[in-house]
Amino acid sequence: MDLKERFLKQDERALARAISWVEAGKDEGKELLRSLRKHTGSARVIGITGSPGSGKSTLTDKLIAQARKRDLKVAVLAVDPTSPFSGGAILGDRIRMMQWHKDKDVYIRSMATRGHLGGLAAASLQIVSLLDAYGFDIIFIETVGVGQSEVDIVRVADSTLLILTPGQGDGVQAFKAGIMEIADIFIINKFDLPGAARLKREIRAALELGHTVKDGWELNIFEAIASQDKGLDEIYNELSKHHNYLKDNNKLLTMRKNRARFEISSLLSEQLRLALLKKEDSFIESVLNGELALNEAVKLVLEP
Ligand SMILES: Nc1nc2c(ncn2[C@@H]2O[C@H](COP(=O)(O)OP(=O)(O)OP(=O)(O)O)[C@@H](O)[C@H]2O)c(=O)[nH]1
Ligand SMILES: [Mg+2]
Repeated sequence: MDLKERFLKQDERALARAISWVEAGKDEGKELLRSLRKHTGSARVIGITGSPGSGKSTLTDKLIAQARKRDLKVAVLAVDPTSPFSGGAILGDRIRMMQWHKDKDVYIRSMATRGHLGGLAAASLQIVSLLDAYGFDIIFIETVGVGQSEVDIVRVADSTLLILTPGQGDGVQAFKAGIMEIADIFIINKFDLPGAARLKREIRAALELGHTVKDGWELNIFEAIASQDKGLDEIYNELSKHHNYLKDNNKLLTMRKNRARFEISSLLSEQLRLALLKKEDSFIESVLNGELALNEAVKLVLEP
């Protein structure tokens, strides 16, 4: 049996192999993905973002439990487990992953942020497509909303949860980073800590200054204590509500198209960056001393 057949029979080792091919930017990976595309389109893709240590992994873990209660097959792609801000995150994530180890309907994969040929965002979304083709019903993408590529990844998720916590000046910070606009559901996690109610009021006020409705979807703020499994029923219900909203308004295909467009454009920009890197030395001085016009330089970069 070849890899694709084993993959479609839901052999987890075939999935792991396919993911490594895609991660390494191999052509075999791209070809495999092409042949699997027709099997994609049924997974719900949910982005979970928030600052380092805000409780993304803890919350994701409880959402896995919610999905499993409903007998759904769940995958998690943790895109930034090696965040330099939070020591010990990898160990913590490992421990959490272990509790799902025996459940064959839960698959958790961490991605290193460095060394992706073709860019992190492109690789992540290709992996999401693989997970979709494999047959997962829900795919969570957990990522720290700091770097541009991380923000880009959740931008193309069907639904995005933004996790805020008290005591980090999150309310103001998040607005600056422009991340509020991509959130569909706001969560104030660590509601057991002081300042949570105030943060909620601040976020509410900030939303009212901007908009409380995003493309016909009403933005709501939820309270959670993820570490105590509090507030998770409401959050899961809201996710289901958002999914139904997307379905009823024919937005699911648009979201898939956005993801595919983004896969193409991030690969393209990465290849352009590499092409420029390879060639710029030879003509950068010609641009500087006026021998070469900018459009001519660009033409040279695009030449194979
Ligand atoms: N007090 C309190 N602590 C929490 C809550 N949720 C999570 N934590 C704790 O916050 C810490 C960080 O939680 P994680 O789930 O690892 O956070 P994260 O956002 O995934 O962190 P990184 O992946 O490192 O960015 C852990 O010690 C959790 O136990 C909560 O609701 N209240
Ligand atoms: Mg984490």
